[in-house]
Formats: sequence, C-alpha cells, structure tokens
Amino acid sequence: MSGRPDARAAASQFEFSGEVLDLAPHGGGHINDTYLVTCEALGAPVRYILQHINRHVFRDPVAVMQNVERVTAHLAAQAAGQPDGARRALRLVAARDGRKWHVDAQGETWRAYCFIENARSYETATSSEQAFQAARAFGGFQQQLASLPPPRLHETIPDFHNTPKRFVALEQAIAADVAGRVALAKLEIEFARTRQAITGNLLDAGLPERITHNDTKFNNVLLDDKTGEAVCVIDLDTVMPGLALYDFGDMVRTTTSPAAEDEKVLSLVTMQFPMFEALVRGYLETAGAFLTAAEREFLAFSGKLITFEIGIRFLADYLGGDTYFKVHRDGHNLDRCRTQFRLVESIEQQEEEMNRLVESIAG
Ligand code: ADP
Ligand code: GN1
Ligand code: MG
Repeated sequence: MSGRPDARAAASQFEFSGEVLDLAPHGGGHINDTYLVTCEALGAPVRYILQHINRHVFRDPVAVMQNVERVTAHLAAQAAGQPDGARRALRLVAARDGRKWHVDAQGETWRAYCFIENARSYETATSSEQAFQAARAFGGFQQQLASLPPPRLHETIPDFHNTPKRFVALEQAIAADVAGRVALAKLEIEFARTRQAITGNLLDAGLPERITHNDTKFNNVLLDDKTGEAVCVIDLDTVMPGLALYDFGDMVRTTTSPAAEDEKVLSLVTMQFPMFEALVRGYLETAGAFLTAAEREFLAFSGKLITFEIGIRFLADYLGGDTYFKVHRDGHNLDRCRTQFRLVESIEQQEEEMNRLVESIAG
C-alpha cells in the first residue's frame, strides 16, 4: 500500500482498553501526524493520542522513542508523589509486541500516549498567568530531568538549535534558489543577513549543557480546564542535550505575542512586556534552582535569538520549496518568517528594558 500512513492499522497494534470506536486527526503540529483515538472500555469511552513520527525529520525514530521512554519514566517517577501525579507526566501505551512503539509494514514508526483529560493546549497565551504557568512548567521539566541517570540522551536532530549552522543552511537555500522564490523574499533575506553577527552568541558564551525540551511552544504544555494550572509538558521528540536558554527563548517567541505564528497582519505582532515578565518569574520559580549567572544574563537575548532562528528556518524552507514544515496555503512559510522577524524587531526595541527587568528580578 502507498500514500498516507495507515493510522487505523497502527492503532490495532497498541494495547488500548477495548475496541477502537473512533480515530480522528488532532492538533496542528508542523512535523508529525497526531490522532485522537476513542475506545470503548467497559461501557465508558477511554481516549488515547496516537502519533506517526516523521522519519524525514527524525532520521532515527527508534532513538527518539528510546529517549521518550527514558524521559517519561523518569518524569512519572517524580510525579508519583505529587497530587494528581498520574496527569503530570505523559504515559506511553505498550504495543502488542511489548515495546513502547510500533513499526508498521511500510517502516513507519508509531507511538501512543494515554490522553490527559480535562486539560488542553492553546496556540497563543491570553493572560500573563498562562505565561507564568507555562514557564514554571518548562523550568520544572528541566529541573526534573537534571537527575536523569546516564547515558547521555540521543541527539534526535543534530545541531537542532545551532543558529550559525541554520544561517549557513539559509545561505545555501538562497544560492540554490530551487523554487525560484529568492526574488520574492528580498527584504526578508536582507533582514536575516544584517543580523548574522548575533547567531553565535549563545554557543560562544560557554553555557552549561543540560537536558532541554527544545520545542517549548506554548501549545506544548497542557493547562488544566478548571484551574488553569500547567498540568503536563508534552511533545518530547526533541528532548535532548541542549542549552536551557533554547527553551526560555522559544517561550518568549510563542507566548509574548498575541498574534498567531502565521499572522498576516504584522501590526498585531508584538512582544508584550507583562507576558515577558510573567515568563521570567515563572521560569525562575523552578529553573532558578540551577541557572547560573551567565544563563540569567542571556534570558532576554535568547528570546530574540530563538525567534530569529525559527524565522530563518521558515525562510530557508520557503526558498527550498516547502519540504520540511507542513504548509496549508501559498506563501505560508514566508508568512511565518515575517511574523518571526517582526517579533525580533519588537524585541530589539525593548531589549534594554527587558534586560533591566531580568536584572531586577534575577540579578
Ligand atoms: P506535534 O509534534 O504535532 O505538535 P504534540 O505531541 O504536541 O504533536 O500533540 C499535538 C496536540 O495533541 C497537542 O497540542 C495537544 O493538544 C494534544 N495532545 C498531545 N498529547 C496529548 C495527551 N497525552 N493528552 C491530551 N492531549 C494531548
Ligand atoms: C516544529 O512539531 P512542532 O510543530 O511542535 C519544529 C520546531 C519549530 C516549530 C515552529 C522537529 O514544531 O522546531 O520551532 O515547528 N519541530 C521540529 O512552530 O523541527
Ligand atoms: Mg506540539
């Protein structure tokens, strides 16, 4: 069989409780395919998340699953003592062969999680309390993984947050111009080139390696429907060795602006200071236990750098013909690049004030 991976066939390979009643696409990720599976168990519905791992992006899906298995077990052990512990860590569902993933006849890799009920993710944050919650949860995630026993986790995507290498890839995409789009992105290319000098600043700062999430989009934390509290950090494919500031930076990118990542009205894109303040306070409440002075110094900068980095990734993918991120309209990756660059400008305008705030809180 060719075409789309067969999610129904994959679902039959997991130890779900009862018969599969329904299976539907879920979420809006740019890389993997996610399905919500509803089963009938003893008369009551039980839900699961089923995911197909994109092997063009994750070249070694088994390495991804080995990381996820170790990380979820470690987080679950620490959550066990907390109130509502069962909802505070993702739980993998075993496949019928006893492993925590399934490889189908086409060589595609699948995994399933228990669905965390009465909580949800949001594309944009609408209050500073939400920003605080997300940042505290991602900081807590780093803190809990600091005690993960060796060996070192696999690097599921090498050089994932190596901004200088991302910049080289952009220059290569410009030179190749395979989709004939360079002429349509002149301003964005210039914007990127005038900021090349900042790309190495985090890597060159001698910051400590930690275990980091690396994809701390606001929609990768589930907030409780009733209390609004962050319940669980999700989307663990890129958990690997990294810098703490990759995570803080991506929170700034995805939480401080009220606009969607692909907003076309650029005047709506802006770094809202109260959201940044909530991120700093929330992150330090947990990560404050281990962050060094040098890491604190770069908190505001990391927001600018990671926003810039994702911007150049969207731009390179646009120029390369949209082969990496899923797109849903013409020029989608260029629109995404433009919002990132607008946000970089907004951060540049407020960077000094952001640094002063960090110093007053963390200094
Ligand atoms: P992607 O890599 O495509 O972003 P995610 O792992 O973030 O995939 O899942 C996509 C969406 O599915 C999430 O934003 C969240 O709303 C939902 N989701 C994922 N895992 C769970 C879970 N265990 N319980 C409840 N919802 C989940
Ligand atoms: C991708 O899979 P998703 O949508 O959570 C990407 C991230 C980007 C993000 C931009 C493996 O994340 O690095 O920051 O899109 N994931 C990968 O929205 O490349
Ligand atoms: Mg996600």
